Amino acid sequence: MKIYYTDKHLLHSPAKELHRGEMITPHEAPHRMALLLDGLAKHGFTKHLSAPRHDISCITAVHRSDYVAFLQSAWTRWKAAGYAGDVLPMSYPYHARRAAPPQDIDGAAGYYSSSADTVVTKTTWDALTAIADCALSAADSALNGSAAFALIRPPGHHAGAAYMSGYCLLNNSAIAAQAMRDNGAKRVAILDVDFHHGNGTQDIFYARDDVFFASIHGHPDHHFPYFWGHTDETGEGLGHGFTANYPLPPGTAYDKWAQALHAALARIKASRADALIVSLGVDTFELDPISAFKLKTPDYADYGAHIAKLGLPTAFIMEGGYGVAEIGDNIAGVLKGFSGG
Ligand code: 7XA
Ligand code: ZN
Repeated sequence: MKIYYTDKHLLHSPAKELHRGEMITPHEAPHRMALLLDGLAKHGFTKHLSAPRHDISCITAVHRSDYVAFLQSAWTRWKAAGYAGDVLPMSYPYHARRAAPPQDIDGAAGYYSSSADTVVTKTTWDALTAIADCALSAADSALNGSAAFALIRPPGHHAGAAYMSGYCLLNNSAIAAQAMRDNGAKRVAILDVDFHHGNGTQDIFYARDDVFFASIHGHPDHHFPYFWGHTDETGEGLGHGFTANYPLPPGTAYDKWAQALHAALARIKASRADALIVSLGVDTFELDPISAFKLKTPDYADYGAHIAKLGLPTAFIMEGGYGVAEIGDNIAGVLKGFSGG
């Protein structure tokens, strides 16, 4: 298992998170990576590869260029407007109104966002390109015959073509899946096992029949991102039948979660995908501070082994999983289970 990593994730370090009416120390911050690195090292995962710079076209293949320009310029515009702190959106276009990006940076930030938990800092863009490179290198490696893991933060699966959300700004899994398509895979499957529904990934590929998307997640009646992830969301147009959602209730433990996994794996097999992206969030863990499933550490190796049975070139892309000591054990479990022990 190759592991791609960059310490440039440190360049995205939000000062605060707006969470349930309070400004708190962010859940999604560099300390997550410190926990991950320590935990993975305990399991012998100490070798990290650095990723070469990939062309910006790999990013604009799934993200709108006006959104990319917003991410690149938002912090400078925010400061030019005289605002304090990081770029934190506050005003959202109501869905029944005509939406267009206003000139004012405060309005633009809302236009390019769908939740107020995601900020742009002075150096966020540099972090985002470096971690997208890790995801792209993991995809390259998988297609070249070596399964790989992109050990990155912030996560990506809530970011759509033109919006940031849920700590996510660029959708690393979507960027990697598109790169697999562009580099020879005829059909790609994305399996999203993070606790939260991968709404951004779903949106990006919703009308396409060359990328199958399956997500197992906390039910949107109870959990972020709330407005996506029901079973009746199955794709549209050409993409009809190429999205599969498995929402599960709070408190779900591994027996029921694994049933959904088997259903998702059967659909992926039937999709005849040539390659697989796993959006790997371990916030399904019983002690995760912001989630509500009850998976235990041994469950991760078990499901890694089931994913391996697909026999597909596979790239794992890190998504969620927060401040618990076991985060590294759980990721290591998936990678070891996938690799046969
Ligand atoms: O997979 N996504 C996450 O782990 C982030 C969820 C963000 C929830 C924040 C709600 N304000
Ligand atoms: Zn998550």
